[in-house]
This record gives sequence, C-alpha cells and structure tokens, in this order.
Amino acid sequence: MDYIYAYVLEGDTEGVVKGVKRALQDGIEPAVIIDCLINSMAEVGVRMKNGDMFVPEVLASAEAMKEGLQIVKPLLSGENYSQGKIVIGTVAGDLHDIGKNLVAMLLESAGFDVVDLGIDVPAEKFMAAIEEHQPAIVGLSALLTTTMETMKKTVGAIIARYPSIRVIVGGAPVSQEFADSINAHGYAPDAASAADLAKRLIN
Ligand code: B12
Repeated sequence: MDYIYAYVLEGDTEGVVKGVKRALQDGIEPAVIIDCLINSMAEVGVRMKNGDMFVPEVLASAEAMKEGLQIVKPLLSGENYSQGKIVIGTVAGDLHDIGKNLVAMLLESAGFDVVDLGIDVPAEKFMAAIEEHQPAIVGLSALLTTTMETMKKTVGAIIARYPSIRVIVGGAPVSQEFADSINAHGYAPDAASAADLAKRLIN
C-alpha cells in the first residue's frame, strides 16, 4: 500500500488509480485503502504547512486522491434502506471538499440519501436545498479559520428558520467546543464518526 501513499504525494493520478486497482485485486479492504488515502493527504498537509509543497502540487495530490476514492466508493457496502436524507456542503468562501466528499460517501454507505451541494455554498443555497429536499440533517464543512465564521452564520440562519433540523459540522479546524459555541447539534472529527453521529441524531 506504500505505493498508493507515494503516488498521492507525487500527485500522480494514473499511479493512484493503478495502485488502488492493484490493492483491490490483492484483496485489500476498501476501508483500508481509504485510510491509506487519508493518511497520504495528512502528510500532504504537513508538507504544505512546512513549505515543502505548494498549492499546485497540493491540488495534484488532491485530484489524485479523489480519483482513487471514486474507484473505492461503489464498493462500500450500502445498506439498502434509507436512514433519512442529509444535505451536505462546504460553506461559502471555502473550496476544500476532500473531507466533505468522504463524509458524504460514508453517510451514503451507512444508508442515508445524501444531497451534496458541493463547495462554496452560501446560506441561501442551504436554505433552498432544505425547502426542496426536506432533510433530517444538514452537514456543513469548513477547512479555513476564516470560513469558520461563515459556518457560524450559516448554522445560525438554518437553526433560526428550521428549528427541527439537526445541523452537524466538521472540518480540520472545527472542534466540539466550536460546534457547541455556534449551537450546532453535532460535531465529528472524521467521516466514520460522522456516520455514527448522524445515526445517533436520527434515532
Ligand atoms: C488539499 C488542501 C487544499 C486544496 C483543496 C482541494 C480540494 N478539492 O479539497 C487546495 C490546493 C485547493 C487548497 C487551497 C487552499 N488552502 Co488548503 N489545504 C489542503 C490540505 C493540505 C488538506 C485538506 C484535506 O483534504 N484533508 C484530508 C481530509 C480527509 O480531511 P478533512 O478535510 O479534515 O476532513 C475530515 C474531517 O475534518 C471531517 N469533516 C470534514 N468535513 C466535515 C463535515 C461534517 C459535517 C463532519 C461531521 C465532518 C467533516 O471528516 C473528514 C474525513 O475524515 C489542508 C491541510 C490539512 N491538514 O487540513 C490545507 C489547509 C486547510 N489549506 C489551507 C490554506 C491556507 C489554503 C489556501 C488559503 C491556500 C492559498 N494560499 O491559496 C487555499 C484556500 C482556498 C479556499 N478558498 O478554500 C490551510 C488553512 C489554514 C487555516 N487555519 O485557515 C491548511 C490547514 C494548510 C496549512 N497548514 O496551512 N487547499
């Protein structure tokens, strides 16, 4: 699996795709492959922070990781009944979507119908989606300290208009403490616990 890790760091999409297919052929569990992809992205984060990788390279790594995830996604065992609907998106001003996509993927595999609004989603778009899809839960992702402020405003607007909807939040800079301070109903540090959290909130 070291090869997948290395290909992600090199931003080699073709390599990642081949690597993931090879791992699957070797009988490695999809969840283990996802862990490997996440670990490689964590290393990309460390290198970006240290100034050893720059935005174009990080983008290439992100793209490579996404392609790898696309292959694994259909293999995650979805439960064949719906647990309920969840609208999810990355808040306005924020273009990070790898973590949000992972959360969406694991929610789907846990049996939820997920409506993914994508990145840079303003509060009004969340509201319109709530009107249209009537979800039980709305999930917001933010990866920048600046967009945590936008998250706060968006959560406030949603709760004020739709008091029965449960709002969950996440993203690298977000914590339980921050989630509590903005009155979100739930926080999860990773995609697997996001799915557990959603199930708890529904039941
Ligand atoms: C990849 C990346 C990018 C890519 C994004 C590509 C993409 N399609 O997403 C690109 C190159 C575009 C990018 C751009 C920028 N980035 Co950037 N980026 C990263 C990086 C390296 C990795 C993020 C990532 O994908 N992690 C992997 C995923 C799996 O983890 P995750 O996102 O945390 O998600 C998990 C959990 O948080 C949780 N979760 C996430 N969302 C949700 C939602 C819910 C509801 C729940 C319950 C849970 C949950 O579950 C996820 C899965 O386990 C991080 C470093 C880091 N360590 O976070 C920097 C980082 C976030 N970026 C940073 C910066 C500064 C920028 C730029 C401003 C850089 C620039 N100078 O232009 C721009 C901003 C663009 C914008 N407006 O958004 C900083 C933020 C600093 C800060 N405190 O604000 C970081 C921390 C890097 C750093 N150390 O300096 N970036």
